Amino acid sequence: TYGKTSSRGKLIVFEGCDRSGKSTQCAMLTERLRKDGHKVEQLKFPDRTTSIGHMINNYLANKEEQRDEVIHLLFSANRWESMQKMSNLLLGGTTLVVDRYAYSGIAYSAAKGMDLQWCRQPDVGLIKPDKVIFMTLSADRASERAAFGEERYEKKEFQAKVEKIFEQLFEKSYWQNVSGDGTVEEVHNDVYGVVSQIVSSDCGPLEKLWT
Ligand code: FDM
Ligand code: MG
Repeated sequence: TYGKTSSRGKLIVFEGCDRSGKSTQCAMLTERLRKDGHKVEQLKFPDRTTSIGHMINNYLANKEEQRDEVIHLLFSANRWESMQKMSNLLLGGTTLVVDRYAYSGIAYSAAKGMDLQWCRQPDVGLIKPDKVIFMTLSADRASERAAFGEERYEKKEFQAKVEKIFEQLFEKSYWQNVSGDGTVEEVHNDVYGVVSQIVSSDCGPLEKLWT
């Protein structure tokens, strides 16, 4: 057997504000890594397909109200309900490319004025990413992109607050900022440069976030 297949898959997380290009880049990276011969699956949070995900979707679509604490815990529970599946895939050698994770959970809630440490607590113990790609986008480039939709949080002033909190969450050892200002191909090449090595390397056992 090959050394590569015996090592676990890697957890690659994309974070950033709305319209920073995360979804496009997740899809391109997944395709590229598959072409390289890796087993790769793409996931996104919130996962709107579960019962908890339906509640989150109704909240985001402004069809239902929830206390800030309640929706925060639902977003976290929506990640916890994926942990068994994710660890099975990772340990089986599949790399996961994930659109948003616990950092979005904290940034969007804390941007409402909630206590950051309180917000972090429910996600303590999730599988720790091997790499977080934080997509940045200048205000100028952001304003050139398509207008925001109708969902909750899709407001310029709120997004600026979210960006500030993301900056506080930066963890030197495994975060990498990638500018979303280039063409999709340019940004993709930067992203690929950041992850191609880690995906082929041996990262040791899965770790728990913030423990
Ligand atoms: N969001 C996303 C949160 O508020 N908390 C979370 O834990 C996560 C994962 O949900 F405004 C917000 C971020 C965004 C909205 O996300 C929906 P997508 O990526 O647009 O589906
Ligand atoms: Mg959105």
